[in-house]
Amino acid sequence: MSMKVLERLGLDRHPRVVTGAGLKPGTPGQVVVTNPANGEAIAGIRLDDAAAYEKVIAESQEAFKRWREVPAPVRGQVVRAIGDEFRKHKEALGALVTLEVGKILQEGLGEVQETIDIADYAVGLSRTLSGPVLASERAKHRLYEQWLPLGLVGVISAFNFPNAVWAWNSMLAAVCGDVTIWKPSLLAPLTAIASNEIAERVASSMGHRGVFQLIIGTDQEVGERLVADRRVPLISATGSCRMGKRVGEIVARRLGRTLLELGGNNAVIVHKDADIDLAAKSILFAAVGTAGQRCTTTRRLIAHESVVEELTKRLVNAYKQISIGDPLSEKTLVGPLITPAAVEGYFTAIRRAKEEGGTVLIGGERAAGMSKGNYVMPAIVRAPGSNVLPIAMEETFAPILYVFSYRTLEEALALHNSVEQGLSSAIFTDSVRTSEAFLATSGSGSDCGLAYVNLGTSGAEIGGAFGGEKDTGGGRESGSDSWKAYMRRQTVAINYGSELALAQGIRFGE
Ligand code: UN1
Repeated sequence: MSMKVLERLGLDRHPRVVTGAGLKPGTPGQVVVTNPANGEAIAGIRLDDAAAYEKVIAESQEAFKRWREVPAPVRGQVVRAIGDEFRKHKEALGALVTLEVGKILQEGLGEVQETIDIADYAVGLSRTLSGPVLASERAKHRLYEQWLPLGLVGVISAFNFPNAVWAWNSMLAAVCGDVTIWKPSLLAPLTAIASNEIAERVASSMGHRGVFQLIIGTDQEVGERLVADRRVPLISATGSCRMGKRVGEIVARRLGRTLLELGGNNAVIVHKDADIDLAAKSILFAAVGTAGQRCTTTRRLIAHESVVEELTKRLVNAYKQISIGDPLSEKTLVGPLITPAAVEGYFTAIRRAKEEGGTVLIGGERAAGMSKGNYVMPAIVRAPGSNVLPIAMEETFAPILYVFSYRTLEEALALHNSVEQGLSSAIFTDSVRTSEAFLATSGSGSDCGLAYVNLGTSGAEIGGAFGGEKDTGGGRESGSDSWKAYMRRQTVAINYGSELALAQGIRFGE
């Protein structure tokens, strides 16, 4: 099965991919990709070293010099062709995502669709990149802002969105005139090789070689080098808060720019007047989808005391029906976790939750009947009466939903905002007053970058800016004006008269 998926994308014949008899785990300079659904080795990938890194940088610099001269709408046409190529390969690439990281096929396909969508978005953007013309205080002067290509953009991506998050960055960066250097997670290098090759192949065939670069290596060998490299003005990193803090520190030391999209500890508030049916369905997808391995996964449910019992009962029932298993099978809703270490993380969190007084209502064990693969049963944990459950303050990348109850909306908001992360948030209510309190223009409601009403915390559309506050890192990717992160702003003043006119009315030597 796995060979077929690789064949469809030409990965079986790829020079840096080792399969079959040649695949020997433990070979130095190689990483082995393991299928999380059954623990079998899929392929070995040759890793890049420092010399390969230098080559990529040199090629990127050359490519940038050429690419920035291409008019943005023409760059958009290249991105349009790339999007079309992703359309052709959607099925194969979706299956590869599923094979490599274990998300169910529907979600693998959805992820590639997200790439297609952002490519479309970037095409439109390529004709609308613009800055304001401002009123000058001086006669015969023009004042405006223009946006210029930034240069080399380092993209560090996580395993859980091995295709789309790169696309959010690289498609925008491409129309902005930048060259992307992608350092994917070592848990998902196959998707990265296939995706990058699609982009690079299309761009090269249109005469633009080197705009999409890939570097696959360890943090020590290439990650640290990339982050510290002054030749790379922007580092866009997705991953844990711990990783992001380190990246942020190193890049700040060289006064470079970062775009950080880090952990979330997202909550859904369900108010007393909510549509419980809608809430239950939405929370189910947001809590167990992608086996709880999205940065936007719902990890905390904060329900009004009048609805908490009913809602939890419905969720527990729904959890009982979830089919867990082979992510390639159409029946499956929950696939495996990425690694055995992630399974350990799940068990550690469950143990701590119990020690801290939480009650496990469902889950807390391996998925029944699955002897191979990293399968766990999604869990719901009820917080103790005190509502204090320290483990729920942390992001555990696994399907565990902690349930809290509240009496007043103020209490709910305080609990909601009490975590260190600030990515995604949601409220279920049919009352305008309640939803507006959550979205208050004073900022006293949700403290997150994403705030939803009557929908779950995951599954953002690409058109909005995506990212979050506090330990989530503050970056914004994808839609809206996120493109500005990939360009440098230049304020221009032109004197088209023949008089020297100084700003602030200063007279000098007259
Ligand atoms: C992530 O988990 O890093 O909103 C990104 C969502 C997806 C993106 C998640 N569109 O859930």
